[in-house]
Amino acid sequence: MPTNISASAPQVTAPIAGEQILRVGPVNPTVAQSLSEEFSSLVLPETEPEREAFLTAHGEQIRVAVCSGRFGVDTDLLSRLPALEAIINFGVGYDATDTKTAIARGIKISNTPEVLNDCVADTALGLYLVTLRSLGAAERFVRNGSWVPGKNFPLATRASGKKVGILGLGRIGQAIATRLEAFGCEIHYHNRNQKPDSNYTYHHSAVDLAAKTEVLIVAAAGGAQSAKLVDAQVLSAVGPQGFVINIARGTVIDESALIDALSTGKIAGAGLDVFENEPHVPAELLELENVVLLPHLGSGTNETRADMAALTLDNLRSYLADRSLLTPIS
Ligand code: 8YV
Repeated sequence: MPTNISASAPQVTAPIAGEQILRVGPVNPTVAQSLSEEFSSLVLPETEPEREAFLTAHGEQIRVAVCSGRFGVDTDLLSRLPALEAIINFGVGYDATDTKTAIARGIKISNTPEVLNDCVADTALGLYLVTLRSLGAAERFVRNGSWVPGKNFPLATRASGKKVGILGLGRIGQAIATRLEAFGCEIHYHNRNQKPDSNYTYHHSAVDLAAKTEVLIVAAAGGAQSAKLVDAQVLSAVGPQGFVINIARGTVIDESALIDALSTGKIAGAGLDVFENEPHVPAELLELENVVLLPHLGSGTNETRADMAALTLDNLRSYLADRSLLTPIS
């Protein structure tokens, strides 16, 4: 009987070898170890001229890139990887990657959604409490010996029962809102699209959300569409009694406008886990007492980073096995 190869038979593509897999930037240690030991992947050098020489030698054969929310596959790198088929991103945010060009080229992209919702939301709640109740400054007050007879730490702001505005009611925004409900907070939100199943109060713009609430929590994805969404006008709507918390991306807030608002009393305070140009934190912010600063640790627990690493590697294994991704970005 003749062999009948039907038109719908799965397309057989050449297996992907280690020298066709590229690690971009530093990644989580578990991911880095597996990439090297299990997949024998290549590593993109971080400095010129090594990077240039590497791309000249290997760029055209790379088919899969593994990167992070911090060091993505940008426009420049994409142009040097003409055979790229898939980008496996460690982290839920992928704004460091030029997804528009990648998608137009038919490149598949995965990220690590869901597994970090709880830890990022916990960080948001921690920042919320530390910022409104001045807990960081209060701890420093004890440590530096300021707590002496007759001297009390200044009163702070009540955190329970506030009207809170969530800017970006995605998976993480929702996890933050759920936690705040337990604090008796009234939840409002602004999102690109109104959520038909949500009971929270929707506002059509960031400025309206800020004007109607007492604390603005930024949980929107980074990238061009949300750049400087929280600008001077939104900050003035937050008002002198209001607070801003950001666990999303520094780029969502106009950082100079925020520094101005914090230093001139246009807002009461801020809690920031993310900055425009990490790890650089502007000197003006370091000097202010009404801002709490964290080193982008939103998802930073052993358990969650292990889950993110496992999902990253499972996406890679899946792509190598049958060209599918477990958690594609769309
Ligand atoms: C990580 C994050 O810090 O997932 C994200 O988008 O911002 C964090 O979980 C980051 O991805 C590490 O590269």
